[in-house]
Amino acid sequence: SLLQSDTPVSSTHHQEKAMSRVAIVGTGPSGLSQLRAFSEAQRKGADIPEIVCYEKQSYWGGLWNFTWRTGTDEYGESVHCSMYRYLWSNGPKECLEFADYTFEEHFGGPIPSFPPREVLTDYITARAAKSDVRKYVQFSTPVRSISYSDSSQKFTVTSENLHTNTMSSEEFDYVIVATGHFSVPNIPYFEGIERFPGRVIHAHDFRDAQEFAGQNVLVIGASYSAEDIGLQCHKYGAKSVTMSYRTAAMGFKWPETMEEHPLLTKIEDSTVHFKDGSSKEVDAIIMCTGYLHHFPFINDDLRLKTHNRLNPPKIYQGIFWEDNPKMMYLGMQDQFYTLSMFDAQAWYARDVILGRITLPSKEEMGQHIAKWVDREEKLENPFQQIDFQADYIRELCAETDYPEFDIDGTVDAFKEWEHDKEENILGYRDQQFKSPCTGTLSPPHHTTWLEAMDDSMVTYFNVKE
Ligand code: FAD
Ligand code: NA7
Repeated sequence: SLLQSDTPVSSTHHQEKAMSRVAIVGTGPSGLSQLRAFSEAQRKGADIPEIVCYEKQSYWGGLWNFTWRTGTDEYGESVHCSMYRYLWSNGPKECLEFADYTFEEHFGGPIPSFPPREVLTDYITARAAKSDVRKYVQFSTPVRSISYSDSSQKFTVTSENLHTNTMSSEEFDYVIVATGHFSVPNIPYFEGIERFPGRVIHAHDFRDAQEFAGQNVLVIGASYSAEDIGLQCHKYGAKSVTMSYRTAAMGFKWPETMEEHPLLTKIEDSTVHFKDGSSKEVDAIIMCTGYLHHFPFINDDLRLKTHNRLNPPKIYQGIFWEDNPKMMYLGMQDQFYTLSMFDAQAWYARDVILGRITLPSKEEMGQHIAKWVDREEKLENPFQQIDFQADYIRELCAETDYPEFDIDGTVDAFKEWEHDKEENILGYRDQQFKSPCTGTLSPPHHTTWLEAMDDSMVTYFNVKE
């Protein structure tokens, strides 16, 4: 047997598992975590199942794989990317660090805490490239349908090869959906918007803040996208940025040309009216109104239906579809934690497939889900939400061989980050944090975020502007 003695499966079990087939859908950070988890098990001597990984884009990286395109791509597929030029990490990189591949290992030394997109993309994709997992991936191959047959006990996954324009179907024992949930925009209607004379876009299609230089911009929404796109527009020369919230204002100490109003009630020509009775003439509207969990390719009986929340319903341990736990989801949570959470999930999912972790009865899974849903519903503030997601990750990591990292330290860092944002929303990215893996304090960046207009990796590492 190729199995090491630390792999507690019987030899009959082993033969059965060795023949099983796993489909992974998506090669964003979550799908790459899953590929890494399997390759690490194999590196340590385990037999792993046969893997087929489907990716709709022509390369991996998911949202981090930047494109100038909006709308549809060269094949008529909807563009996945929601990122934009000049995007810098919006949380300390220490809170997302891979415990088995540190920033110091990748970059040959410590780097500042809030890197730009290109630098993070380099880090995310390099680990995959070093894991010898490219061989499993079929690029330019969107999955068109996923169904399960009770009689054969197998999934059928149908995909399309965009190069050859051909469809094919294969059978699997397990399916892991890692297709992300920040790509299909949620676009509400506001009275009079159809007669607004300027640009109306959703954050998903926002690519370059310079487009809005000199303009009065309306941003609708009050979460991460509204905050960051509002700041981007300010940084690259918008005349004013008016932000409109539905539930609660973000309440940061905005610069003079930025302000928050409650939700708009109607738009008359280029004038926007707000609930507080005020109004503002604007040149452009950017809807930062969030995204839909949209999985039209998954059969109804297997499909996760949720809004953006920390604890989506009906998935045990945030992964296993309650009605059929051989169907798994990664990364479907609202995210404080990202890369390390995806790793925690991927290692756990892998160990269930390898037979190292046994899932409890359907009834026990249901009770466990209910307990976490109940706890989530009682959360009152971001600190409690951070603790909640950290506890979730702790529970997953306790069951696998994912390398230990200082989860308490990341909780402290997140809370400090929240505090830094309250203090100075234009300067929070200039702070330094300690790695939860190596303990090293990050160096300061050579240029403050507000002054760093060029986000390229070359400038980031070499030149003071
Ligand atoms: P994705 O990155 O969305 O990857 C999903 C993959 O699945 C894609 O490659 C897609 O092409 C593929 N796919 C989709 N449908 C199909 C199909 N039918 N068939 C085959 N393949 C398919 N996180 C951070 O940690 N730091 C940040 O600074 C940060 N900034 C962000 C900024 C923006 C604007 C957004 C939208 C998100 C940001 N995030 C950030 C959070 C982000 O969700 C995660 O970093 C991460 O990209 C999620 O990984 P994922 O693999 O779950 O999903
Ligand atoms: P989020 O975090 O899901 O936030 C969506 C925001 O959109 C939130 O403020 C919502 O208001 C608001 N929203 C949703 N529907 C409406 C309507 N109908 N009217 C007004 N406002 C609305 O998405 P983001 O894009 O900000 O962030 C996603 C990821 O991108 C995140 O992980 C970042 O790292 C980057 P609510 O507060 O619910 O009233």
